[in-house]
Amino acid sequence: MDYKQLKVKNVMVAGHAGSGKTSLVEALLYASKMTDRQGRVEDGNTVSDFDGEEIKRSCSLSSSVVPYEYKDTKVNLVDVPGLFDFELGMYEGIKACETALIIVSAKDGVEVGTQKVYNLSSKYGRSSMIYVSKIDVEHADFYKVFEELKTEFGPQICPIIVPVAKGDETIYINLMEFKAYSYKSGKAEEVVMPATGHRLDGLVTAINEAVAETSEELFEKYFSGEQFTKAEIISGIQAGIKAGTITPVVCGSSIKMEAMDMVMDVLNDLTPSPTDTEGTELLLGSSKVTLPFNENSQVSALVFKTVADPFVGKLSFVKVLSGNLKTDSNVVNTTVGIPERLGKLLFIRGKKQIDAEYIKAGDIGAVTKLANTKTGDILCDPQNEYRLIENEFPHPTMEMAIKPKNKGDEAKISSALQRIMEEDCTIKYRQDSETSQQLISGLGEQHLDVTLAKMKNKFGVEAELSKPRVAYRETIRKTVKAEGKHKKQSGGHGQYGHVWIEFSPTDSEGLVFEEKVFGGAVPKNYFPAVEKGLQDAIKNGVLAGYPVVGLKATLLDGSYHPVDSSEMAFKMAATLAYKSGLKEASPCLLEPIGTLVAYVPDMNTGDVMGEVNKRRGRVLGIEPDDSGLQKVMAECPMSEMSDFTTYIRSLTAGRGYYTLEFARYEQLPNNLESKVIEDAKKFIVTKADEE
Ligand SMILES: Nc1nc2c(ncn2[C@@H]2O[C@H](COP(=O)(O)OP(=O)(O)OP(=O)(O)O)[C@@H](O)[C@H]2O)c(=O)[nH]1
Ligand SMILES: [Mg+2]
Repeated sequence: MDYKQLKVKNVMVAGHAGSGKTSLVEALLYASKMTDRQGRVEDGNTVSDFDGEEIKRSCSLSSSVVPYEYKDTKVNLVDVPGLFDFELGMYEGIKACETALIIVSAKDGVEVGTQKVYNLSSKYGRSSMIYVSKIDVEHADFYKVFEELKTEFGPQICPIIVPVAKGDETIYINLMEFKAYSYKSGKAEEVVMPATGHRLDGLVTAINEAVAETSEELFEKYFSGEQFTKAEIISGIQAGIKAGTITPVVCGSSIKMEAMDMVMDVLNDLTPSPTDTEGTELLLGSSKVTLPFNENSQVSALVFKTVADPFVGKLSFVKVLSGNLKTDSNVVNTTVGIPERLGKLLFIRGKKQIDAEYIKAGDIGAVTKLANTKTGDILCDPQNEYRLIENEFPHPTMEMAIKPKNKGDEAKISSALQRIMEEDCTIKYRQDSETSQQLISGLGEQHLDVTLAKMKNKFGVEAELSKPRVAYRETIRKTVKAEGKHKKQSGGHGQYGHVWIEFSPTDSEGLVFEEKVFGGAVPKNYFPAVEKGLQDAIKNGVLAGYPVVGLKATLLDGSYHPVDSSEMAFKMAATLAYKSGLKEASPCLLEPIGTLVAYVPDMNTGDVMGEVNKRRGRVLGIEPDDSGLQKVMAECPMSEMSDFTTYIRSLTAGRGYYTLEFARYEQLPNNLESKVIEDAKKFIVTKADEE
């Protein structure tokens, strides 16, 4: 069918890890004849999981755009990963799609990933539909899962396609047309409605009640005992899905290609097209506007995903919000306020790129070589500078130190990560000048692992991760007087500097320097040199080489030589006084303490409190959070928290998350000091070897 005539639907395929998303996408491609063979995730030959790492790990790691055409409709499936470490995909998909197709395995039922997608789709006001997958596997129990769905998501759960086991085979009943089908190698054959006792009655009632809820007129008709017509059922369900008050439930077996035709019909007939919605909520200047998906208005497009491909260069995935995007479209990037020259326009199916003449309002495609544009940016006609209201993505919580396997590759690491961050904004990179470490943070261990693999495979740099160094501090607890004498007078121009300095504890972060020199014992012009010497010295404490804080130095006395004294000599003298003085001033280590806010289900609050105590933290309080989770507020030593992401993820099966912000420094318990000092010494030695 001519592209101009095609209706468009954008459907995010999401759900718990391993629930069968990619397999369904593969089956729909095959059923719609977009492909001539059906790949399998285990065989590493699916259209959607095309990346080497995805094939190696047999799971999706990033979102894939996979369109198919069926009857008069082009359906853009956006297959997103289920693993929580790769949640970026879901946040990309939800911005590009009107419908969330939530995959729930008939064997495993409602899982954390199911709830997360459902919550996100409600938050974004998207329509939702549920596909119960794996009807063919052993211990699959559609009706148990259906009850779970009703319990979890309420009366809006509306059965459309349900299975009935008949011997070895499964009969699929389409409750809208009230017909039954069996499948032989993917081909549907209408069969006699199987006897199911009262089960079907209950399901038909569920549909009628869901439809009745969609309008007063239908409500009255239903509760006056009249039957709905097929047209009323379809329009009622359409209205309910669009309004988010009905979530249709279909099912099938993707591997055995059962019920795929009916799934495609439901997607075509019941889910909304972009033009069925109000449009996209955006900012125009400071006011919120809703931009309808109108082909005849000026062009605007949202970049919802970016791929930094070493071969084709940067690929920006766009959802056209209005007008038609053409290669000669005159657009400006409203985030950076710079005009952008559009490179090639493409339709993407997995890794396949198909040239596109233009991309119409509501449709998804890609543009090459957009120099200044990143995910979340809007490209539009300069007359209407639209911007996204919110560009939400999950925040990285797990930080690790990263260093090259091969000496001298430090620069390669940061340039590879710059490229990777273009496509993955849930990866953060920074250099810590204090611990002189390169640090990378992500959503979890697997995420960092895959990023390392990308760096190697795509950008040719090998790196390894280690626990980041903790930014300890040192301070003193006692006031002492110390002498520093720098004297080199063995012929020729000598060096002479001599000071007495009192070192005392104080509250300030930085050095407090004062002088109480009497009678010009140390000439005024050497005071700045003494202070400079101390400013440099406090960068390395005497215990473990960490920066010193809370130190007051008072220059009390000293002596000088009219010829041999110099700023350098007094700097050295101050350093000597510092080194001997601080050792006597009862020095101690300070550790960074962070404010932890952990968001966990009620049943896990006790565990988290125990874990906080185990990690030498203090629980400050617990209170309910709007999200329905409990907020556990605590203070914890940052040194104990590097693997907290993994801990909270496994404790709460992925429901929980946390924030950790630096709060202040506190004295490190004595019994832990020697280990920190030892590690610091080892680090200094390794560093010296590396230089
Ligand atoms: N028997 C059977 N197995 C299925 C079906 N659908 C998926 N599977 C299997 O379930 C496993 C996971 O399938 P995927 O399609 O990769 O699941 P996914 O939801 O994309 O997983 P992630 O990308 O990791 O989130 C694979 O081994 C599939 O072969 C089905 O309908 N029947
Ligand atoms: Mg997948």
